[in-house]
Amino acid sequence: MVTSEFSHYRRSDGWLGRRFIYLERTTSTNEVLRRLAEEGAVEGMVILADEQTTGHGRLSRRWEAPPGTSLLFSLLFHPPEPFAYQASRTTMLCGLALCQAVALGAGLTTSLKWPNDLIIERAGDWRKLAGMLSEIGMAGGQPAFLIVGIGLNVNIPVEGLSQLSPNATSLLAEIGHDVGRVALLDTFLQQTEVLVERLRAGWDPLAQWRAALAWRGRTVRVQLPAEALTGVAEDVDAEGSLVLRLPDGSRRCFPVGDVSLRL
Ligand code: BT5
Repeated sequence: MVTSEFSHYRRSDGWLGRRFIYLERTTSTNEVLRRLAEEGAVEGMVILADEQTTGHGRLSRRWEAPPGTSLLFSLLFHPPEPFAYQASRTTMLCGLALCQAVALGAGLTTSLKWPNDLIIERAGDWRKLAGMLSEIGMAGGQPAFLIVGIGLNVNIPVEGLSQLSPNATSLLAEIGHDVGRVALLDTFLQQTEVLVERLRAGWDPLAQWRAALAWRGRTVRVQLPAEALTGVAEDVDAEGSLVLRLPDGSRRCFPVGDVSLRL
């Protein structure tokens, strides 16, 4: 059996990741955590895998990663009321914490591509470093829990990137050396926990999340299930929806999850 640096991982303090399950290989950490959440798993449980056989993206897309190279994990939250607000803000702050962890762990500046990608911007170009998949679980007809799944490309060599996606990048590809995955995860969990506690004490991460978003004010293409629209990504509203200004001057709002965005 392969020993992973995560086999004996434990958070020394804090609640996020105190219950931690490492899986060498699984279908999808989001799927496994959903099943455990339905059986009553505690808030703060984290499941991490070195390999996923059916990792999901949004809109039925796939998330691929060579085994042992990445951070592939999911977090369980039980957002308090108002659930929709708390859940969307929790997803936002996971994005902010991911930016912070990458800055602290690899010295890289990243931005968030609406709604939930972590990218590196270069002149007129961009590369995707991580993706987040946020899913709500129901119980008795009511929203009951939130799962935030994260795939962060850490030590994927340059030559392995193009088979994942034409614009994929990794920390290794960006900085030229491996980055310790345990320390990176630990930093992310610490940052997230601090931000969740601030959220629950009344802080709204929206302004900080807006400031971290790439492409505001730029012309983008919004891919809907049946059509594509081009317009200016003017802003995000209080729900986190993208506000697009169309060439005729009208505005359309796109809730998180419905569309895919391209420069
Ligand atoms: C996402 O979806 O970016 C969300 C990805 C979430 C993955 C994590 S891994 C742990 C947890 N368990 C899961 O099953 N999922 C979560 P989306 O925005 O739909 O992007 C998917 C697209 O990104 C694909 O269609 C590819 O084009 C591209 N892609 C796939 N793997 C990639 C990678 N490793 N790096 C960069 N791009 C990738």
